[in-house]
Amino acid sequence: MSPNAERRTTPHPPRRSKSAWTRRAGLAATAAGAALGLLTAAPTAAGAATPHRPTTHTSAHTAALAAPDIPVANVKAHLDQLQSIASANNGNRAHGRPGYRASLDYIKGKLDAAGYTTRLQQFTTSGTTGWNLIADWPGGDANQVLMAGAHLDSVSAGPGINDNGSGSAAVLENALAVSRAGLTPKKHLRFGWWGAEELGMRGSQYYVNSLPAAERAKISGYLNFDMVGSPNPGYFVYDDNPELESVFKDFYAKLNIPTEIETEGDGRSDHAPFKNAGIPVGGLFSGADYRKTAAQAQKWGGTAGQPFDRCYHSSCDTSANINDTALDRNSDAIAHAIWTLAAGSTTPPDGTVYENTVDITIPDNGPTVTSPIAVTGRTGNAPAALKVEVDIKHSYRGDLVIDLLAPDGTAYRLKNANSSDSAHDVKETYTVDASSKRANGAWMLRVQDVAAQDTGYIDSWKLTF
Ligand code: DTR
Ligand code: CA
Ligand code: ZN
Ligand code: ZN
Repeated sequence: MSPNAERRTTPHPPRRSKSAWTRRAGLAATAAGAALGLLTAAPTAAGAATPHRPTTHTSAHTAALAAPDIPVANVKAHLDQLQSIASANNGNRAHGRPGYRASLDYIKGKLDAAGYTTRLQQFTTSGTTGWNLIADWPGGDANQVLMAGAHLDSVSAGPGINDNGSGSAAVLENALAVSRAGLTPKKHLRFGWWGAEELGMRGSQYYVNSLPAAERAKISGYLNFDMVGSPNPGYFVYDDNPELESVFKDFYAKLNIPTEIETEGDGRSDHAPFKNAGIPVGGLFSGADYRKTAAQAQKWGGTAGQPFDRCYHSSCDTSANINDTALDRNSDAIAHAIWTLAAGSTTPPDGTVYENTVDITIPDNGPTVTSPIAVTGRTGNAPAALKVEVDIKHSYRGDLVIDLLAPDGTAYRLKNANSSDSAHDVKETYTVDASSKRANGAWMLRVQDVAAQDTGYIDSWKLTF
C-alpha cells in the first residue's frame, strides 16, 4: 500500500486508476481480515448509531401463535391421491411395489413445491429397495430438532388408506400448513415418511441407525402418527414421554374429548427405533383390530364390540375406511403439538423496516467500521428473505467490502472488493437467508475500504423483516 497515498475526501474526485499492487495488497488484507474477524472501529464522532424508528407499520406481534386449523378436506384430498396411486398399482402401496414409490413421489412433490429441503434415503430390506423421505423446513435451531413422521407403506393386501395413509396425509398437510404460515420456529422442524414399517419398522430403524450420535442427540422429540382416521375411532395418546403426552392430552381436553393411553403400541410402530435410541417420543393412534368396549363407545361414540378398524391390513382399507371427524381432530392435534413444541410463536414477515441513518466515515484503506440496527419486539427467527438496503457514498466503490452481521456475529457477505469497479457509491438492496438467526438483537452493517485513496461514508441502511 503506498504510504503516502493521497486521502481522497472530496465526494466525487476525478476517476483515477489504482495500481494493481495497491489493490492486491488491499484485497489480501481483506481476505485475512475477514478470516480473522477484524475488530471494528468504533462509530465516528457522530456517536453510536441510534437506530432510526421503524419507519413503517408496526409488525403484527403475537405473543404465541395459535396453531392453524388443518383443513380436513386437504387431508382427504391427499388420501384420494394415495387411493388412486394404489388403484393404479395392483391395489397396494407396499414396500418393494411400485405403489410405494409413487406415493413417495407424490408427497415429495408437494413438499418441494412448498419450500422444503427434501431427500430420499434409500435402504434395502427383504431383498428389495425401499426409501424414506426426509423433509427439513429451513431455519430454526439446528441443535434442537423436532420431528414428526408416519409410515407411508401399506400391506400388500390393500391400499392402506387408514394404515397408514391417514398418518402420512395428516403429517403432510401439517408440513404444508407450516409453509403457508411461513413459520419460523425456535426449533428446527424435520418430517419423515418411512418405508417398510409393515415389515418391522425397517425404514425408521434404518434412519435412526444412520444418524451419527451427535445428530441423534439434537432430536428433542419424535412424534409418530400411525392410523389416525380409524372408522370406529378411539382417541389414544402415546404415554412414552410425559411432556409429549401432555401436549396432546391438553389439546383434547380443550375439546372435552377424553383420551386413553395407547397401551398396546409399545414397539409396534415407527416411534420404537427413536425410543430405543433414547429420543423422547409421542404420538396419536385411533385404533386397529382390537374391539371397542362399551365404556369406550360410551365416551367416544361408535360401535361397541366392533374393531376400531375392521379393515385393518385388509383390502377394504380404502378411502371409505376413514372417519372424517377423527382424521380432522387428529390433524389439528398434530398442528397444536408442532406449533407448541417447536415454539412456533413468531412474527411472520410483515414488512417492518428498521433503519439507521447515522453517517459513519469509512477509513481509507483501513479497519472495518460498523453501523448497528437494534431489532426488538419480534419473536422467532429472521426471514428467509431478509432485505438489506445499503446506501454508501464513496468515490470508488470497488474499494469496499460489505458484510451483514447477525446478532450472533455470523457474517453474510453482501459485497466483495473489485479493483476494476471505479463507479461511485453503493446503493443496493441485498437479500439474505437469515432464517436460522433469531430476529431480535443487534444487527450490524460492517464495511471496510481495502484500497488506498478515495474515501466515503455509510449514509444509511435498512433491514426489512
Ligand atoms: N403396527 C401398526 C398398527 C398398530 C398396532 N398397534 C399400534 C399401536 C400404536 C401405533 C400403531 C399400532 C401397523 O400395522 O402399521
Ligand atoms: Ca381441521
Ligand atoms: Zn399396518
Ligand atoms: Zn401402520
